[in-house]
Amino acid sequence: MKSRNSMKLYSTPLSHFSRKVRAVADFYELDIEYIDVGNVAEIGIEKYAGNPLMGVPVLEGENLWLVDSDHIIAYLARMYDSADRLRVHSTKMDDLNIRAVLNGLMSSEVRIILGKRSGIPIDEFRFFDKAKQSIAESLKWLEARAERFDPKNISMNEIHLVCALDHLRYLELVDLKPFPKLLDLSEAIGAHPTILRSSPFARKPKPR
Ligand SMILES: N[C@@H](CCC(=O)N[C@@H](CS)C(=O)NCC(=O)O)C(=O)O
Repeated sequence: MKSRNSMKLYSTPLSHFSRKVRAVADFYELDIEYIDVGNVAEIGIEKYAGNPLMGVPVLEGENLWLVDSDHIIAYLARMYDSADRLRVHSTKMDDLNIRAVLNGLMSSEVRIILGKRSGIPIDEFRFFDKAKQSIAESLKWLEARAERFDPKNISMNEIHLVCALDHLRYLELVDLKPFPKLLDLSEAIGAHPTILRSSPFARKPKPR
């Protein structure tokens, strides 16, 4: 494990956006201190290392303060993996679209979770119908592109996919049975020892 200027990642153990960074850091064998900020529904920028958006992840170190999971990952790849083995810097149209859809799906999850956590009866508001529908449509879109993911050749896309799917499965927000290819991919990618280290299923058994 390489010690890297005492970097700290403000995160939560269950945050899927933070897990993208944690899994990449595990691939690069980086020694990062994880600071659990607790409930991300709470207000006040101090607990988020000064992030004005009041969210995680935030990476902090010597002359280093970065918000946004993709920016943090691009920084780590630039600093610690010049060969870019995970193809973090890909700008291929397919990769960009996959990552945008995965980020959007993950943000829809956050909207639903924070709504529930804040005591909103989400089934009564159309606003949340769009979030739920965007998750369902994104899963359909990804299922149709399942062959673009290769569990035997882990890249940023596979990491991103498993972070989104494990989170959905862990919180039982969506039944993945109608998406058998994604379910198989999440099993196969999730079994990779480096990916397992950041898995939420270290906490409870996986539903099938
Ligand atoms: N675009 C951001 C999204 C981060 C995000 O939504 N994080 C969630 C936790 S998984 C959060 O902190 N949400 C608090 C909020 O949205 O108020 C990123 O990629 O880092």
